[in-house]
Amino acid sequence: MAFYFAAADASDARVVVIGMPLDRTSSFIPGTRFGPDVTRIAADNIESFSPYQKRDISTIRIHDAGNLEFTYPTPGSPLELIAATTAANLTRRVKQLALGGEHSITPPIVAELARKFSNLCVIQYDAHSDLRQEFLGERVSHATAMARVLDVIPRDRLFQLGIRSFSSAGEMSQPNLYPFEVLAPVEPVRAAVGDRPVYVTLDIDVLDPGPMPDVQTPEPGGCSFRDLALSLAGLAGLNVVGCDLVEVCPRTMQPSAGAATAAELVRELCLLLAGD
Ligand SMILES: [Mn+2]
Repeated sequence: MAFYFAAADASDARVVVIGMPLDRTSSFIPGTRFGPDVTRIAADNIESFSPYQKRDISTIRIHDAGNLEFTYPTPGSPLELIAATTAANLTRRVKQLALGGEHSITPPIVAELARKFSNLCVIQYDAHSDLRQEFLGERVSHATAMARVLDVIPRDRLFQLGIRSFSSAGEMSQPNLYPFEVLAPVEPVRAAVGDRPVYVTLDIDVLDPGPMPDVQTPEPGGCSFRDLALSLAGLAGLNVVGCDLVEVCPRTMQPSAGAATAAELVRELCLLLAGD
């Protein structure tokens, strides 16, 4: 099945939604590979109008490209497919919304975008800083996603919002890192990004595990859905060149409140990507 609001042909779509159900390094609760499909099912029950951005996605040409099929001749093979897919969508000038899967889908996407946009910025919503250089012996892991992003863009172009889990005290005082908050940073981040191209990576565990328990690594003390949706709405007008929604980890294939939450965030990210 496909998102009901994503009925455009690939050939004339403005936005392409594509599942990247990578679930290889999950170190706590596995299951993010089922995130895209449960989100599609839950989307059937949401409206196309966003009360946060006050716009309707039915006016936007969106294509659902299904899910990538990963094979593992080497552990890095899925990342190569993600990079090639992103490069192809860039060439076709269609804006890509990637649905994880674990957060390790983000670095190969950002690396491709950074090759095209030399001044690319990244805005990350997340409970976790993801700044470790290595986790459980691997440099490429859901827990190192932003360390790998910093391999391709400088620290002053990564903005981290809602973070409340750090591997060291030093991480907490890094520039452009906003612990706990998602609404207050909107204005300073907007001002800092300016008209530069920006990629938005949304780890759904930035939400409190109360309203969003269906994640791989629940972290108490998160924001509300309303604050997150208003924070995303506050980014409208920025030059958003790509997005992802990662770490949706359903506990069942029956749609849940958490799946509905993910589906509404797909709507919000599609609107943000479409621009004016
Ligand atoms: Mn993350």
